[in-house]
Amino acid sequence: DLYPVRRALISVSDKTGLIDLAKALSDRGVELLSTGGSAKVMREAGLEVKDVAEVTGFPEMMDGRVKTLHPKVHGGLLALRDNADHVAAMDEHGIGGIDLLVVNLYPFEAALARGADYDEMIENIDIGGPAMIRAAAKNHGFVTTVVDVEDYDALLAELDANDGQTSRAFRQKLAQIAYARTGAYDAAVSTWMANAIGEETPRRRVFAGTFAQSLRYGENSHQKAAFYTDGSNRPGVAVAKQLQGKELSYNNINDTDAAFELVSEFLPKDGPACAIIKHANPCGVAKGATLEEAYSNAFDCDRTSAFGGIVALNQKLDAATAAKITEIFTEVVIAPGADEAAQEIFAKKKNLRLLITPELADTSAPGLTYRQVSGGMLVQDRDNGFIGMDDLKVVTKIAPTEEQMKDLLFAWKVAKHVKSNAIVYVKDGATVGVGAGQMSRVDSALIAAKKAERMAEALGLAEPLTKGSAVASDAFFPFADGLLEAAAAGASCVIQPGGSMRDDEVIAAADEAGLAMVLTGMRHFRH
Ligand code: 93A
Repeated sequence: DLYPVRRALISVSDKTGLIDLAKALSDRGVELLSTGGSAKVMREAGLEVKDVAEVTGFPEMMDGRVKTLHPKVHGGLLALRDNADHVAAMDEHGIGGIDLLVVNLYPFEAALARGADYDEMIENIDIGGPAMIRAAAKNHGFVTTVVDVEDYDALLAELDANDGQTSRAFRQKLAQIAYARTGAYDAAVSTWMANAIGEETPRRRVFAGTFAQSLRYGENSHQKAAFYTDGSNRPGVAVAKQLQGKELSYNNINDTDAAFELVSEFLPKDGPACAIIKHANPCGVAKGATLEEAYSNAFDCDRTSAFGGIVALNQKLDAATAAKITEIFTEVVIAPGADEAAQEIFAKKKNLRLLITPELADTSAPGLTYRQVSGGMLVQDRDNGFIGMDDLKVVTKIAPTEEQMKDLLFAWKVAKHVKSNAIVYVKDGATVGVGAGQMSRVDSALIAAKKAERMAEALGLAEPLTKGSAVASDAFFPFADGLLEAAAAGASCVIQPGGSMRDDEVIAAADEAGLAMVLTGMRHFRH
């Protein structure tokens, strides 16, 4: 199953390693064919190269749109060398076999990343490259296909190990990589187009990412893992620049995403805000007069859980906040910037990862989210639902005060980012109790209140901060019990979607307990 490499076609946009590879192939007696730009680079390095235009008898034309799309190329890639008819056709039409294809595509993803305009994106859609890659990979019985600079060394090692030939197993492996590349490439084109034309329905979409990096392991150390980007360029962990610290882990990336998406709910113009995340749930979210105060207030919600947490800030990290954060062990800090003094303080904590994003994420932006289930994938719109003051309906005898209203809306924003069943107590622009991920809403209300009690003890307060707090429930109360639990914890006002069969019962219980309650008409399940 060894097959010799005698003739290679090289056509690459990314010229990294090109000269070394071409030299190595030439030294091994491989004839080189190439397209305009690639041929020029090789020739300038003193290599003998034949232009594809010379092989096809056609010049590269239409701005290069048509250069390799010709039977002399595709016949050379596709012909079965052990099929008499195919060999006869090659002879009849003067088609020489191409045993090795080295192609990397027009940099569509890079154009996307730099925000190229529509016309430029269109010009960056490679047609001839994927056509050749797919042809060569199909004919991996004879042809070797290399689509990634990273595989150049492996190719040369394979040739050396097999006296200028490649094994079938090697060609198969590279063919699989080749189809992954063309598949991801077209997925990127389709996703870009969907975004460009505002196609929002989760139908007829492809979900292939661009490989970004290998991760040391997955959620657990016995699971292999990798990180892929989706080409959306959404500000967040995928596009963030890491200024310092250890490599991000799988769980770090997941938690950092949760932290950044949550803090992005708080626009910088409305003042500093901070979210601290553990296991994808917030253990403290707060606003403050300063960023440092926002962090401290968030920290005070649940100091125990904040240890080893992920911190997201809605403003540029400053020195005072940086100093405060380094008082305990923190895994990751993500912010839209960090000033020099802050960076200096962090530099002393070698393991602390600092991620800088260009800006906050737009929480109202459309987009899709997907999650895997056994045998399939669930796709839905991103939860970009927004509730403002005007959307709220007061249903109790007493209405919330203006101050209460602010805390209610704050609690609602946080609840959207807490795993269901979510109950969130807020006082003075800071969470004071978060109940997450319970199978019963009553338990979430209880756990959050219990944690607030424990914090009050630790902080030496006379009573838990849930006294006089605003409470949010991510979905309606099916019975009055969950609401009564919140009332028992001292909540004075409630925000929840409403819509339960027993809304009347729940509203009556709220009135009885002297609570003010507003309904959003929208729920924020997060599973
Ligand atoms: O414009 S194309 O879609 N038409 C083609 O016929 C074609 N053949 C190769 N793009 C084509 N290519 C691409 O050109 C390759 O995939 C590679 O990315 C690039 C290399 O061009 P050059 O050697 O001129 O730099």
